[in-house]
Amino acid sequence: MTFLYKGPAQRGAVWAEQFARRMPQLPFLTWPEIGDPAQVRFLAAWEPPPRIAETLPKLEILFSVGAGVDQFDFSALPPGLTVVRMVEPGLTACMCEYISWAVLSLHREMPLYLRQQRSGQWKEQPVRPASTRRVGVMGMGMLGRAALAQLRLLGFDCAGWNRSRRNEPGVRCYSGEAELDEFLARTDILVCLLPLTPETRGILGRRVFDALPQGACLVNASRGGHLVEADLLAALENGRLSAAVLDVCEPEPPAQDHPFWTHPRIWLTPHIASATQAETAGEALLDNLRRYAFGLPLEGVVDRLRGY
Ligand code: NDP
Ligand code: OXD
Repeated sequence: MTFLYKGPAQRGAVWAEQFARRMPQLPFLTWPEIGDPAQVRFLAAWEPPPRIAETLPKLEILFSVGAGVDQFDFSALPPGLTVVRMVEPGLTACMCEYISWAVLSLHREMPLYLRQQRSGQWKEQPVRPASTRRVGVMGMGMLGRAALAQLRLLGFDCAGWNRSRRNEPGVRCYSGEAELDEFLARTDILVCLLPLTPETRGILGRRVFDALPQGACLVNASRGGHLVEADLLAALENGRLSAAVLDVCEPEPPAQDHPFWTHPRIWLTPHIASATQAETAGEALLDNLRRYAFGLPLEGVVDRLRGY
């Protein structure tokens, strides 16, 4: 029985060392070295090898090396294969940092002050405490809940919107399409941390923007496919939205002449809101493998029908 890793060499080297130390009975191989294909039971990858069923006929678990699994073509994976997304504290902590930075920047009007600086203007806006700013997080999963906890510590008036009903301390919780408008109407800074699925593709579009208060802000740290770009540009143009912080695009990077590069009300970062941290992620993988060995439920199992 072997564990196969397909991904950047640096992370592979850290994991190989952790596996050798903590689980020496499970040989760790790095693609394209696969040894006996019939021995490969576990694969960790962002992009699995082509024709996976033929290449790795005894594969039991596919671990995504990221929190998202939208990069997988589920129809090309064997039906019985368990898919597990990355749940690890290093990735969660970095996402909390990014969301806190973006929300604080928008709350303290940094896009406006940067524009003012560039045009030589010294003009103060009213300074308001975080408690008067209503932040709303779409997607109350592993990352959404952690971001909300951090935003609460910063003093923001927090709400979350989710598919199923959640109950988070100090957070107004909304669920489903029926409560979306109420959630949006009380949201000054909207943060998207939804997974990309057929249901959520294009959700950040005119329908959502029109339900926000005039001048609201957007942070998209999930996937570019959530955003309808033309609707964002129109909402920034007509003042419905006043600024957007975007960490993700579709495709990445956007074309060189894409309006996002130079838009005065858009801050663009190159998909760095978070990243799997090799050491903590290696521990999380090993924990999951131990759970599997003991017949316990795994952390982060994906519902392939829902797509996340
Ligand atoms: P989880 O699977 O833990 O959480 C997803 C949450 O979204 C769940 O609470 C789920 O609800 C909710 N949800 C799913 N579909 C809908 C819907 N149609 N309507 C309302 N709510 C919905 O994911 P994570 O929190 O771990 O990650 C979220 C995403 O963040 C990833 O999929 C990835 O795209 C993105 N990401 C981006 C990174 C970056 O650097 N930019 C880094 C890491 C992740 P329910 O509780 O009912 O299941
Ligand atoms: C992820 C990502 O899904 O890096 O982990 O976007």
